[in-house]
Amino acid sequence: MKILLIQCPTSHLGAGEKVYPVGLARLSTLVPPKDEKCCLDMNLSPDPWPVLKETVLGFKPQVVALSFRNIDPLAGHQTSYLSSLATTAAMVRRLAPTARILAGGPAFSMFARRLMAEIPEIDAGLVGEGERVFSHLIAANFDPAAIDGLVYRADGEIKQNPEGAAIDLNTLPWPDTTTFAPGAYGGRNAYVAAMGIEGKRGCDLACGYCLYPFLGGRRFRLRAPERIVDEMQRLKEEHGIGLFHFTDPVVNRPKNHFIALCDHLRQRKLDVAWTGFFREDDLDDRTAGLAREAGLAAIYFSADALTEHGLALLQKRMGIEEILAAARVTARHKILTVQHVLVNLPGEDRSAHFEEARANLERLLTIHAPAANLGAWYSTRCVCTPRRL
Ligand code: B12
Ligand code: SF4
Repeated sequence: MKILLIQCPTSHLGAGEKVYPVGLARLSTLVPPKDEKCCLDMNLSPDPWPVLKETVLGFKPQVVALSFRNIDPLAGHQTSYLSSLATTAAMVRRLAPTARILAGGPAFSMFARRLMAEIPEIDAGLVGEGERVFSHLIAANFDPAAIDGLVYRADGEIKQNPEGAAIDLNTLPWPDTTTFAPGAYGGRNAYVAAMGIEGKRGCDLACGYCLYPFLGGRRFRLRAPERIVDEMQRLKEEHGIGLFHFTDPVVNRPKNHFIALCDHLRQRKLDVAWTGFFREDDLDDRTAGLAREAGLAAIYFSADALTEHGLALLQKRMGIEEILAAARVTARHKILTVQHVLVNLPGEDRSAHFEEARANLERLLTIHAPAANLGAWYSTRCVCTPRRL
């Protein structure tokens, strides 16, 4: 079989922020050696359409695996990426009329049926992680009805199989760095590290607006710290990667796993730096100190509300005091900190809410000021009323 793996546009074409396609790179490793494969990340080219055309016409794929990572645009932009995902599928269909077109990735998982309806060129798509079923998806004897989590077309309808068991994270394949070369992503990003590293999947909390438990599972699946560090070491030694972003929903939870990870990183002396999203109420002086020694370069917080009303509404299971306490910890340890909040949450319509949010923002700025460690503050205006709120 001839398999073409394509990372579809995840940012504005030509945008600086590049993210290594770690999910698709793991799936690429699972293509059997007897098959022929070719990979394309459309984000690496300011104008990927001629490149896509040349690749499809030159390679003549029998199966095309499209990864749909995000539909929402980069921060500060308003345009959905749906049209570039749909255009990619339409071009592939036109240039390789008999190829099996598959889709997957976080954005596909979230909007699977809608995307199947909007993009008729997709034959089948996967909801959830791909490692367990990918070899069946690309096999010559493809049987959609037998593949867990698959959404496919049959009898003029869109059908969906129930999701199967989650995989053991200690069996994750290495990313295929031969076809998706990490070197192509280096040194351009202003906001985060281009290289992702997985420490876990899933989250045991259930904040009211968050889809991470749906995407990765409602409990943590932990990867052994030595395996995480092995992957970082390999990427450092073979590709010179010195900065990683943990793709975990929450890096510092559960605490014992996080401490073990920091210990492994310290012992291995890799000389790498890393970042990730942290939970405020799981951070204390001990873990902050260990993390600093283990290479922590920046903490991203995503409390997502600055009022007690907002935190309760989002079901964050923490209050303003925990947010302020975590800020004091990062200030004491001089850790570069990035804060994300939503403003204009449903019900935050009284002047008392605005006053409370403003006062809490002042308190945070005052905490960070002496250490000058508040790197950025992202506030997003909430314009929807999520169903569960
Ligand atoms: C880590 C992360 C980031 C990091 C990435 C850092 C890095 N260097 O990797 C940062 C913070 C930079 C980031 C930024 C953004 N992100 Co983000 N991010 C994530 C997160 C938490 C994990 C993604 C990940 O790497 N997972 C690990 C890999 C191994 O898994 P995977 O990619 O899902 O791949 C698996 C499956 O999806 C499947 N699969 C993938 N492709 C394919 C293809 C086929 C054919 C098949 C069958 C299967 C398959 O198999 C893979 C292996 O199991 C997800 C949420 C989530 N839990 O998925 C959000 C998420 C993907 N991000 C999202 C968004 C919106 C963004 C931004 C646009 C935010 C912004 N406004 O700037 C930017 C875009 C950045 C860019 N240029 O691409 C959304 C996308 C959904 C949407 N609504 O559009 C998500 C889902 C979060 C959310 N809001 O719900 N992100
Ligand atoms: S702790 Fe973070 S990742 Fe987990 S459910 Fe809440 S917002 Fe989502």
